[in-house]
Amino acid sequence: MSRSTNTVRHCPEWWRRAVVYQIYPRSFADSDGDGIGDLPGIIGRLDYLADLGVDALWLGPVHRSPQADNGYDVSDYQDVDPIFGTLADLDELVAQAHARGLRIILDLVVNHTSDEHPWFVESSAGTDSSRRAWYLWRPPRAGAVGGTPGAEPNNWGSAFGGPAWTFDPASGEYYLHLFSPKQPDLNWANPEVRAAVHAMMGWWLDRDVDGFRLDVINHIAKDPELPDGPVPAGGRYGDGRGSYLDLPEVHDYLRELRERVLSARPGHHLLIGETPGVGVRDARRYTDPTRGELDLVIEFEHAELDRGRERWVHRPLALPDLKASWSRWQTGLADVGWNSLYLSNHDQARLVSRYGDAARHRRESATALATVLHLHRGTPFVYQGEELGMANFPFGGIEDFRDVEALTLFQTATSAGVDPDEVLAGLRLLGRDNARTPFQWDGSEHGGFTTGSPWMPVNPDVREVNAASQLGVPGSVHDHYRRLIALRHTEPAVVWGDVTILLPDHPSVYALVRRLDDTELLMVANLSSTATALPAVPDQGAWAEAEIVLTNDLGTNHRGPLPVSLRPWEAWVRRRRRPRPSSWTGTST
Ligand code: TEU
Repeated sequence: MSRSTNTVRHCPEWWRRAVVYQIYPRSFADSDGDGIGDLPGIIGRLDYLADLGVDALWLGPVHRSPQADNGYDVSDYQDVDPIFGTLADLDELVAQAHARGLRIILDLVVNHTSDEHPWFVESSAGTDSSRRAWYLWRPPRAGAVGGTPGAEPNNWGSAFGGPAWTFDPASGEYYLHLFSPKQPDLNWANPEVRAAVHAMMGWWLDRDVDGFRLDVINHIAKDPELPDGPVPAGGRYGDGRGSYLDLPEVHDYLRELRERVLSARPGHHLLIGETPGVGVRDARRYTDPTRGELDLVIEFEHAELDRGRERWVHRPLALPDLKASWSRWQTGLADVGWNSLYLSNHDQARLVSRYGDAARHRRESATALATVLHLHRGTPFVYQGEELGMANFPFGGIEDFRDVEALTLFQTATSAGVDPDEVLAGLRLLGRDNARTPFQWDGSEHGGFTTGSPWMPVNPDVREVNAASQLGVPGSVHDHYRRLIALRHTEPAVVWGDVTILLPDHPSVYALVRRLDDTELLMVANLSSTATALPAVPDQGAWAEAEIVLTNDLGTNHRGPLPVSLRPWEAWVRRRRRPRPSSWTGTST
């Protein structure tokens, strides 16, 4: 095993100043021509990532897995899936990343395992298996015959569609899976399960990884009664969230985990919690440093604003809703706790297609949206390809989709009578596969991703949208991300400053002020494809002489009075020093 001296890890709270880059290993870089991205491929691109200026890499799951949900179904936590390489490759990646000052955060999926994990195979052996209580097995509903419609132990639906229970005819019982039947939920109430997870995590930390992104970690505790949930109007299944979301035991399990796994080791390893459905109150608890649970959360509120209750239903984002949501989170975690900042990841469509204008203003909208996001308080996440303005894929029929969520949703919705075209329209815009097409390194046929045949087709826009054509090009999306990341590293007000979101009701202008000591930043962006008047902002006149520290406007330089009108997707950040209050003694730093 290779070792490296990762002294930066000892710097307290490094993640609060950091920008995290998310790699989806299948789709990043393929080194061996099998059409699937792999670890040596990532190693070959580390210089690109270091040059972008990010601090840490979140690596999507590379553990051994049948790949029913692209690795979010683990069959061996202590090995690397052969499609991605070997454990030695991972050690090499960690060492090479550390040599460039990049930390490695592993994705860890421990709410559930694969149904092919030896733990589940053993658990399924019979009701008297020594591992039976490692998962959530229940008999059929009283009086019902197992395996018949409606005999499930409760009425919950799974996240991907269909029931949350699968029947095992051999034992006559059902097992719970909040996701696909290939992803049975572990029983965290069982101390043996927790001890096994702790041991496995310690094993990884001893291989020098810098932390974990814990998948759906706020789902791990379940009310043992597993009662029926309320059925939403027009819905088919009950909503079980009241029995598995943010239960008090999750906090206990996380404290125990930090105590047993992380506290025993030197340095600060990062725990990022993916927490779908979490509210501000629980997020504060999870990330209050004095409680010793998570360091930051990935919350979902803003990512749900343009969706209907059914996952394929799109409704256009109303900008005031986004401001209200982010405002609530910024205020709610201002004194205690920490949030992540993201607009895209492997579960979300491409931001430039979803919120921007990929057809007419790709560069401008990608950079404007990034500017807005990165000027908030929290740790920004950049999802691979976002820094190039990569867009959604032009999907045709359902046969073009690969994702278990898309396929299950399509199947369950259409068999319940929903018009297939309606489901397809939603999946084309919001489906997760959009984020999973190969990274566009250059303008060649397969985008420089592979010399073979890629597991998903490369977006046909690859000739115009690729890294080679943007690197070092002033004003490119890539260049703008580099400058945004650098701004966070050089301007403490971006990291620590308090946040005031202005113009809460304006439908297209996003504006905010950051303040730290005597530094004040004003960020203004027109998030629309039409020229828009800029309403007055507080201290309007004082901003006239402010320095422009970042702009996506290649044409005119607006130094001087604030512009009266903003061009489509125009975005900039100005900085000024506030006059010292008369009581200032000169001791502040
Ligand atoms: O995602 C959790 C989650 O909430 C997603 O199901 C999300 O709601 C959905 O994808 C939005 O369309 C995590 C992983 O990030 C995801 O890739 C996995 O499929 C899921 O957990 C199960 O492990």
